[in-house]
Amino acid sequence: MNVPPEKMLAMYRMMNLIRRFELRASELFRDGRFPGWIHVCVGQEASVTGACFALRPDDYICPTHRGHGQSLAKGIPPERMMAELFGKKTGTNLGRGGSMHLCDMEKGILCGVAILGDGLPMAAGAAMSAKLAGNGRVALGFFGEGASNEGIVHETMNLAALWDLPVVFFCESNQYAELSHRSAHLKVDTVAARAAGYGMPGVTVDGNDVLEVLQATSDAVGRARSGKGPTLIESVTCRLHGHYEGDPQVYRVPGDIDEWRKKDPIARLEEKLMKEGVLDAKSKETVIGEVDRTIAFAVEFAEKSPYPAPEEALELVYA
Ligand SMILES: Cc1ncc(C[n+]2csc(CCOP(=O)(O)OP(=O)(O)O)c2C)c(N)n1
Repeated sequence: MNVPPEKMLAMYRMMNLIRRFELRASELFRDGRFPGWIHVCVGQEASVTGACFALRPDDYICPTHRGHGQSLAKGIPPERMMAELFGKKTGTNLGRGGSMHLCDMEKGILCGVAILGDGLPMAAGAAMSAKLAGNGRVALGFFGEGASNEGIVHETMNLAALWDLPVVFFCESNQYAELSHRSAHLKVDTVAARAAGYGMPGVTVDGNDVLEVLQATSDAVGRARSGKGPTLIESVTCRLHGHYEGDPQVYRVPGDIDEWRKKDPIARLEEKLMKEGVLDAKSKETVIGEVDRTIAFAVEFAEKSPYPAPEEALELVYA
């Protein structure tokens, strides 16, 4: 795929932003600086970046419980997301949603859903609205290989294919579902193989190669936008942290982290950009410095922001 150097650099910056945001969020969480629970996506930066960089700003995504990287790649302001993790009023969900329910309608980020698979009917619904409105928008629903076994996933894929909805089903196959390796719950070798059962194309890509992910997602988005219906993409990657921060990970296949670190998505893109003269030591330092300042600002913004007032607790409650 012929990707202009500016776009490759923007993806490189985004992948570094995601990695460094997640590592900082992990530290802050372990220090007890914000409440709740977080699931980070360290190792999956190419998957989420390649997927979202294939979309238009007015397209939709439906994030999962592991949605920080998905949302950053779609343009959520880092400081508003950090404030949301802190439960502050300046957060994207006014401090009411937290890590697993990130939402930013201006950026087309429909609310993250922690109930496995339930983001996909939302994505299909958004796609249906786009189809009826004729506005050319596409919706991309993220899910994991664990969620792929949920009934709602099959129902949604069947109907979306039948109705040729402009939706992309994007599976981040990160090897583990909570404490189970994929071999413990999947008989098929690839989740993408299931696409044939619904009458849509299914592709498996190297989820640690951002350009391969970008190419596959661009193809799927192009199909969707031209009225040809959905595609199932399986992006094979690995989460390098636990299911949640603090997870002792006793279930891991021995040595797998070392093996996957050799395929680190950021290092791979960096090597390519250096080889092609798009990046050098100096410009790398500039990118990293800028990313670190963005994150430092996000943390400061979150810390200085107020909590919602107790008397606001029942505002925006509809049921
Ligand atoms: C319907 C439902 N069942 C079980 C859970 C508990 N649960 C939360 S995350 C998770 C594993 C998810 O694995 P996967 O879909 O592969 O996503 P990943 O965490 O790897 O990103 C489970 C079983 C849930 N949230 N929703």
